Amino acid sequence: MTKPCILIGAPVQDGAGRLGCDMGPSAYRAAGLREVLLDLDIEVYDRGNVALAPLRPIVHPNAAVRLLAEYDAWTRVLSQVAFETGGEGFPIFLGGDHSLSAGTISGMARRAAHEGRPLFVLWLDAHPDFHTLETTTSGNLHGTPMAYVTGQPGFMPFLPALHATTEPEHVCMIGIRSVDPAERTALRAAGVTVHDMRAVDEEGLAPLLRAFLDRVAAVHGVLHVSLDVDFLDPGIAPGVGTTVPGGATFRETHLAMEMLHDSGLVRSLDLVELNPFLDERGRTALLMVDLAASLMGRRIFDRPTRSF
Ligand code: 6HN
Ligand code: MN
Ligand code: MN
Ligand code: MN
Repeated sequence: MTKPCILIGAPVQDGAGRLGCDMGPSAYRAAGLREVLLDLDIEVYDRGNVALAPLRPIVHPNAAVRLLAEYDAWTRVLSQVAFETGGEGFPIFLGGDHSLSAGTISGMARRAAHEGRPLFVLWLDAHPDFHTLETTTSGNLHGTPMAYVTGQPGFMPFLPALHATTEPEHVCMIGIRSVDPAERTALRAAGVTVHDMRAVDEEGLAPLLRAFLDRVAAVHGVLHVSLDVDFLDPGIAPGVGTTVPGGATFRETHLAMEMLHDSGLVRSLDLVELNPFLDERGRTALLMVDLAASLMGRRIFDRPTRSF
């Protein structure tokens, strides 16, 4: 029996370079996320949108860094919401830009630690988002959440202290095709598993994902999935501010979702970086909802016919 799904709107746009991600939660609702889950006989609770916590003044020596006080406040509130809802059901975080994962993953790490189980993260993205506050040159903090949750240096005392970090060895990134030099160095040093698009092309997504799922299952781990719209090829998912050519196809991504469902290991999901202002008649929102349905158990055979 599937746990109840808890929808949490996270209208975060302070981490992105372009405005519009704050409309993401509304777009997922308009695209019928609740309804597709109900069709799967899953109980659904929509908690509405999380509100930003009060801001504390924070200044960082790297002058490029933008909106750090907002990042801090979102991280605090989302970490708490993730910890709580992760104990009640299956939270789906409706982004919002990717900086929100600093909160959701740190909260889910605390939840997993509370249950004495290791947290693993599957990161589906064109980018590793592995900058620290020192190395970011764009200053857009959606480029940093993975470095924060894996305890890379320099985030303290600017962001909340982590009660439980995610071990870098427990992170698997797939779809990567845009990496900044400082990220490359840090990823190698930290020991994160990175399958770039060449690996997907050459070896196929299924064996790469299966190997990771086997590792999670072997130690009775729990899995958080973070799906960035730009993991997908921009030809099928234009509604994102950071498109990179050569992304995952429709079937590759559905297959990943179907395998994740069958594994029974996934506890929580981020849907991030949707920018409805850049979308075309809601097609990216509809695709993301469709992918969430696959992750929650819809079989390809049962998929309703719909043209995109
Ligand atoms: N995302 N590495 C670039 C930067 O600005 O740091 C891009 C970050 C993209 C973030 O896709 O969530
Ligand atoms: Mn991202
Ligand atoms: Mn990205
Ligand atoms: Mn371990």
